[in-house]
Amino acid sequence: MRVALLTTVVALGALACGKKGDQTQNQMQAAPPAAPAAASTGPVVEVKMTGNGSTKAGYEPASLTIAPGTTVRFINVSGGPHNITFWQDSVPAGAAAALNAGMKNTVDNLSGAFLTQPNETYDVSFANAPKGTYKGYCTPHLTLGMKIAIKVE
Ligand SMILES: [Cu+2]
Repeated sequence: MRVALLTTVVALGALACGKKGDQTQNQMQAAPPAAPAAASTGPVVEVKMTGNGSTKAGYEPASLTIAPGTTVRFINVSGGPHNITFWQDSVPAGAAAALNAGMKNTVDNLSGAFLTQPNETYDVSFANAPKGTYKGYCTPHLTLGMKIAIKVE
C-alpha cells in the first residue's frame, strides 16, 4: 500500500512537472510577439515634403485626418532641408508630452530633426496623443507658408 501510494505521488509529480514545463514553454513562445506588439504604433500615414529650394515649399497633403495611434511619416521629397515643428499652443490640452514622446531626435520642444537626404523620413507617433487638431510648420520654410494641420479623431 505504501509503495502504491509512493508511485501515485511520483506519477502526479511527473505530471505536474510536465504541465509546468509546457506553461513555461508557452510563455517563452508568447513573449517575442508580445514585445513588438507593445512597441507597435498603429497605422502609418505618409506626408511628402516638397519644394523647389527657393520660392515654393509645402506638405502634401497639407491637412489630413488620422486615427488615434497613427504614425505620420514625413518624407523629404524635394527642396529640403525640411522638418516638422508643432506650435505648442496649437496642440490639444495635455498633448505636448505624448507628442514629444512620439518624436525622436528633436532639435527643440515639439520640433523634429531636419531632413537633408533625398527620401529621408521622420516619424511622428501619435500614440497616446489626445484627439484634436495639431498645427505645425517646417522651420526653414515657415515664411514660404509650409504648414500642416493634422486632425486626430
Ligand atoms: Cu521645408
